[in-house]
Amino acid sequence: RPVVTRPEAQVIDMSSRSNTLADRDIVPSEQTFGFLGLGMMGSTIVKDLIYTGHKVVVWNRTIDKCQPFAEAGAEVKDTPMDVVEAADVIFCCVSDPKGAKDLVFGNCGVLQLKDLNNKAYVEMSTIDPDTSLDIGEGIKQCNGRYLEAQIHGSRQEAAEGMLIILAGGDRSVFEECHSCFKTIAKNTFFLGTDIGNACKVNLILQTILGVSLVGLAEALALADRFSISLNDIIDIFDLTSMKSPMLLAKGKEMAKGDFNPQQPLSHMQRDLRLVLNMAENLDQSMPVTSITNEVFKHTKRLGYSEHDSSAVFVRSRF
Ligand code: NA7
Repeated sequence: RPVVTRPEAQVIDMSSRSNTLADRDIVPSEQTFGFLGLGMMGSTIVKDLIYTGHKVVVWNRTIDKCQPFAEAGAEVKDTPMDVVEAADVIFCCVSDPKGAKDLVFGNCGVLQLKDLNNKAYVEMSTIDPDTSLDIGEGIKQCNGRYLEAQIHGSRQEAAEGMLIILAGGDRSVFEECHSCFKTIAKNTFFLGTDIGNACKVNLILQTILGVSLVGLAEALALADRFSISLNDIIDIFDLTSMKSPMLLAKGKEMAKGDFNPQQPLSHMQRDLRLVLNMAENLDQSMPVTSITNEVFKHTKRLGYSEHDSSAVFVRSRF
């Protein structure tokens, strides 16, 4: 069993700006935007929203993470409910479906307000369609409007304002978020008014990613057993029609053993679990995804949850 060190905690540099923002001609909406969840994704997004002139109110479970945002001009609140009271549009960006539901239905959660008075709630946490339907239903029953806006991309892509937004639900909320989405994403898709579609599309994309990563890791591990240089393999791969920016980047990380979390392994495994649950409900057979999930689960057990998903290479080398 390898000795595993935790990746260094990443700190948001409030002074650095995404290079792409200057070209985007962003006119910030005059609405007040609430933000629940200042993890790596949430804090990167909020930083850019503040930079592009949006009025932002924030909350995070670990309150210390709010401090740099208070200094940068955001208002900090004590509970999710307080954020909802102060904002017109509220974004949520936390780890998983359970966290997303806790913030809506839990103690001091969004629905404690009872009447949302037509405010908009935007779910950015990666969740499954059923969770999105539950949250959407709860918000609508309290006179709110709901949009699922799943974010596809790594933490690096978030820092560069190059995410892809997959949205579904209330079209008016989608329009109201225009200047925010333009700030953080290179493309934004509205996938219809049916809640759940955007979650499905996001998880389908994650399936492609997860399965590809395990294939890449196994192939590189085999090269390693033959003592063939991994950098040579990657250079040759770069010249083939199979190459993709993502696989090249992940291959280089595997060759270097640098698993700085751009997309944490625990998030990848969470997504595969959500995919398999969806497939189970449809009796859809997904044998390769099932094995991929097992590989990620095992890598988690080896201590690589908080590393990048490319750390799946470590397990393939056994
Ligand atoms: P991180 O950096 O792991 O941050 C996770 C965030 O979620 C962080 O703010 C956590 O608060 C928060 N969290 C997790 N569980 C809960 C519960 N139960 N209640 C309240 N807050 C919670 O993840 P990322 O920022 O990279 O990703 C966030 C989402 O974006 C994720 O779904 C990705 O797939 C897309 P903490 O700071 O630990 O108190």
